[in-house]
Amino acid sequence: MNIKISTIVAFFLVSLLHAQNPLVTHMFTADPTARVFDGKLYLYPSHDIVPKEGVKAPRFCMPDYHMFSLEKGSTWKDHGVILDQNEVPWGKKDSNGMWAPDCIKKGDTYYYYYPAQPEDGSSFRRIGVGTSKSPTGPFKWEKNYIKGLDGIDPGLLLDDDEKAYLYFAGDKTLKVAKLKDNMKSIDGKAIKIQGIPAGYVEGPFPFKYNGKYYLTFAHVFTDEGYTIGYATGDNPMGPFVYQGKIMDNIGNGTNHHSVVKYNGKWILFYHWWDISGFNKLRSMRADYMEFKKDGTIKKVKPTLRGIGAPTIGEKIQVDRYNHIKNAKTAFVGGNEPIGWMVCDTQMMSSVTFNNVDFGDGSATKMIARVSSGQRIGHFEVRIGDPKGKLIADFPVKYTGGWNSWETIETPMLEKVTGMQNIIVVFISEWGADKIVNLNWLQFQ
Ligand code: FUB
Repeated sequence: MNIKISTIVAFFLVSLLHAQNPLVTHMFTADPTARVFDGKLYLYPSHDIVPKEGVKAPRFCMPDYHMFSLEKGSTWKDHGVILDQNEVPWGKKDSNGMWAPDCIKKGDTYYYYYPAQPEDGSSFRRIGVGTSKSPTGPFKWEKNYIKGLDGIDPGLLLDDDEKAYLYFAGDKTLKVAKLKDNMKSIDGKAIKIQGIPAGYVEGPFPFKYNGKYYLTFAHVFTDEGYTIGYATGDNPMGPFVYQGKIMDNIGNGTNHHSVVKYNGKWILFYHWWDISGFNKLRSMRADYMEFKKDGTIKKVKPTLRGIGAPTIGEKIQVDRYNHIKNAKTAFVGGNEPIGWMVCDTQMMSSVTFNNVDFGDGSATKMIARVSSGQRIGHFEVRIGDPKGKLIADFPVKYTGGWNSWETIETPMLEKVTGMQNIIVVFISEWGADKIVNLNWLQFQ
């Protein structure tokens, strides 16, 4: 396996749930299905792990499901394991094949759909369902898989008339089945969706926009590899018409994803392997997505900055920037829990970080996590641009070396309210060509 397991294990000693992209760094998460229930954003991903000593994993090693909710502006809460492979009533034990799930709400019930390897050997994967009165579970798992569904990657659509459709991938074909009102069995047979181009692989995700049905999916081109493509149609059962790519190939190996509207903005959730360097140990990410006037979708470019809007008391991971000038980012070292930092800062280096939520302006101080191997300099936090309003000024001193980290604080110089873009500007004194390493900022 082309990974440094020791690095990965060290990384998991800490839980950095304030990260921007990737969204969660204390464990590997893939295939993120995002859902908004009663105004709150939830994520139902799958879970990649490093196979235990002696375990021969089938391609991916995926033993269970966690789920997450977005708390405050950028903190993802891990609700722990909601289904373990050995609790699947009809599943083959220890088969490590808990691939991409989905969850939807109908009435006051949440329905969680997941693929797993069946004990009876009737198929590569079957799709099961569980119900709960809460989006975070616990779910009551149905004793049997849903008859007539033979494949992976369930993606659910609840139409305006309350009819539900389950899309899935079987033999590199995109299929759909209408669900009965009980949501636990299919109404008629699953059919192949017409109009999906050759190269379709997996991961169908359905949603509706301006009365049209949209289907997004993993689409492979021989000269490019995996992309995220989409098609639109006037009927949930098809036919659909291919419209193009939402994301070019980003070398991610697979690109299971989902699309959701949250707080008035459309977001694409997808995965990559920022932390592990290995495409079977993935990490979920999110970036904003936009529609053009004609209903087509603008291509999404993956960013480090992602979507979170950190607020009072949350960490602002400045290394997940919108823009960086004359500085770099790297993994931290020394006495610091594993994470990323802004480093190699020089005179007038800067990092811009958009969408920080200062709320009602009650913050009185700013905190920074820094290391420095030189004795004098400072860095300023300003609003908007390098000449914008100065809101905090941090003196830099020797912390014991570039690998020796300290938390420092300084009073806020101005009252700041609402959503703001901030810029950190580094200033050298006595000509030092490296000023300070900065891990995160926080205001309180
Ligand atoms: O995560 C396992 C499988 O890889 C998913 O079910 C596919 O969509 C692909 O992401």
